[in-house]
Amino acid sequence: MQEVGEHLISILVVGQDGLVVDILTRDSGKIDEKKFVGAFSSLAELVLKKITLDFDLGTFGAGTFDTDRYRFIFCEAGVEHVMVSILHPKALVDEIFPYTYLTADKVARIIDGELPVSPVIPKIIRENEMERIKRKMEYYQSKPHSPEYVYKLSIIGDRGVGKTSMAQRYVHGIFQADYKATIGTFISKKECKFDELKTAVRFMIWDLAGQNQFQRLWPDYLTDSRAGIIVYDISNRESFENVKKWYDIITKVAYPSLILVIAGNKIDLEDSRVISKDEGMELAIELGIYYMETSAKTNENIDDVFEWIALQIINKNIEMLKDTLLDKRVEDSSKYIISGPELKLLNHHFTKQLDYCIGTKDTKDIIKYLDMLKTIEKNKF
Ligand code: G3D
Ligand code: MG
Repeated sequence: MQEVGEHLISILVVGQDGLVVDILTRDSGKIDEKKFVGAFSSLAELVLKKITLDFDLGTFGAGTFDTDRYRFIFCEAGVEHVMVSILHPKALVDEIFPYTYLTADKVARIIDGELPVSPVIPKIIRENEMERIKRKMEYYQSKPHSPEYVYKLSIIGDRGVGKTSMAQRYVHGIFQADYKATIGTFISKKECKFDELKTAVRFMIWDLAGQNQFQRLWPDYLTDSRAGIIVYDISNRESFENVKKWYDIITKVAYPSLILVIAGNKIDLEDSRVISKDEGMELAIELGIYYMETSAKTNENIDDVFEWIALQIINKNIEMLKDTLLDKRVEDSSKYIISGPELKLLNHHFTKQLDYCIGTKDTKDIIKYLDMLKTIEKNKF
């Protein structure tokens, strides 16, 4: 209510049977709750009937309903309850929607007995802010040879597998035990540096909300991902079984040379493990992608996942460059003609190391560099 402001008049949690389980009003002094519930119930009876039906069919997610006095947002809160937000008739439903999703998700967790559930509402990126970020992202992605270039990396997987924890761990070096469902997407930027290679890969990390309510947004948010981490929880079989679904979703909309890794997270919960390492590996082989086991809690292998992706990106770029250069090989020696854009790409990747190499136009150094890259990868992964 603090976040949304005065346009949010009341919130009700209603059972599948239409009975009000709980009610919260902005200013209970002004509203007689009992009367209010009564008025609301008769008013929304029809809607609730429809919801109950949809519930039985398993198709209900969220919806809105307007009367001349109020606007309503209905949002599924677990399998047996609906959270109803009652708004001022002038309220902007689109802006309030994410808050109701988030709150409904927390209500569901409380009802499920998943305690403790933190009452903290994370910062929500509003739609217009999202648009701004998307435009910025498009701008960055449109300049592959510029030093501003960033790689879009999407973290996907079921709810609760630890996507946000992984991103937080990698970007800020922290693990927050407090539950925070991600609404829409969280985006953060981080540079993955390789001192030995004197280069860095800049990531724009998109942390996607895994709740089904956001399904319609997934393809949109994952568009043009250059890299992806599909996370599952080693103590949750369902999350593992959904890895394929996530694989299909991202490969449909991502960049053609997408770099993917599967992360089996929460290996600190060894006692509750239900997916063996072999099973994880098998799936990765089947999908033709890399596999790693992690713990955002103990920080095991978290940096490595991102580092591995960064190395693959560098590798791909250099291989591409090498192929172009080899095409242009001049007969007698290892001297090549490097064009303007290639020079820029080189400069982008090897800020110092290849200044020299570019100066001499000698690609022996590029090949040496590739070897270095492979050695790092071999030793580490
Ligand atoms: P999500 O973004 O994929 O939905 P979150 O997942 O990062 O929000 O994490 C969901 C819950 O799993 C959180 O617990 C979080 O603390 C916990 N978690 C994340 N990673 C690990 C891990 O590596 N090990 C363990 N043991 N727990 C982890 P709460 O209780 O806050 O819901
Ligand atoms: Mg999250």
